[in-house]
Amino acid sequence: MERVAVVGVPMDLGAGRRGVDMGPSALRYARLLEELEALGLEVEDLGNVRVPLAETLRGRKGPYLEEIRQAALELKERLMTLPEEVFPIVLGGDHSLAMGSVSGVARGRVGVIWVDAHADFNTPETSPSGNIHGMPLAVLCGLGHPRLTEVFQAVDPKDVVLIGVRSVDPGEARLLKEMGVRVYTMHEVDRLGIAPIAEEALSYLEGLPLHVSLDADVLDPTLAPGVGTPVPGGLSYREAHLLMEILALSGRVRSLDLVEVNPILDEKNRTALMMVGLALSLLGKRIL
Ligand code: 4U7
Ligand code: MN
Ligand code: MN
Ligand code: MN
Repeated sequence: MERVAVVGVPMDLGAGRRGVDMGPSALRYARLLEELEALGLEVEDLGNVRVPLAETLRGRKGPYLEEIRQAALELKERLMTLPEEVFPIVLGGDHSLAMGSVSGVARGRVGVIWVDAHADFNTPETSPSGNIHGMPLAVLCGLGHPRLTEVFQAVDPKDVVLIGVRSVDPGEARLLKEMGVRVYTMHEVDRLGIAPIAEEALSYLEGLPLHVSLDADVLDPTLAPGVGTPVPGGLSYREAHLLMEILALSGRVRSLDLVEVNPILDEKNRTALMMVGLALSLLGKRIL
């Protein structure tokens, strides 16, 4: 039986607004564990990584670099202790946690499929907001604050594929080009269709074990209103599921992040329910 380990990271220190710290609870309330078990998987909840509450840091101004570093490092170390056959699902929390998840699952080369409305490829120099959840992919590729890159650099930019992007800052666009990151924006999704993009991403990352980092804001905001940085024109219900289904059929995905769910901004937990549905498509088998 396939084994899954769930770890929560109740962190919103990297985001511009409060609330994604409640994401792990919302995803658990949306019956993630029960539904995975119903698929026949053996599921263990490892609980949450410790993250300081924003209120306890009052008086301090962001970007909370050291606190985020520490929480992501704890996640990294937790994931490194897991046996290789266990499939980790990390519940966010803001996307800065992915510095810890990707570096924690990387045992040698890993291919990263970053599914997001944003590129998360800012550095402190290019970021218009200073928010660290807009920087984790750059850090993983070795760009950004040395306190972060020294512990989290873990991937070759050529082993990264971005899908669903529709909001990129000028400085990060330049960096993405320079580093040779493969990007499928919503323009390409509209023109080519999500299925050929998924197949192309799989052959581009041929031979590598894969990590999927799924930001709820890649979905169209009409389907996923519970996000802090919504951008119109996102993936439809079927585009998102078909992407997960094609990745599942490859049999190569080894780990998953479900991030940026903000229950304060959500309606009846539907964003968390969407994300749980997508996780099931990624871990499930064909229905017929
Ligand atoms: B998320 C932004 F300026 N690019 O850096 C920034 F538009 O993890 C948004 O994808 C980042 O949700 C969004 O602050 C980070 C902004
Ligand atoms: Mn993101
Ligand atoms: Mn995003
Ligand atoms: Mn966001």
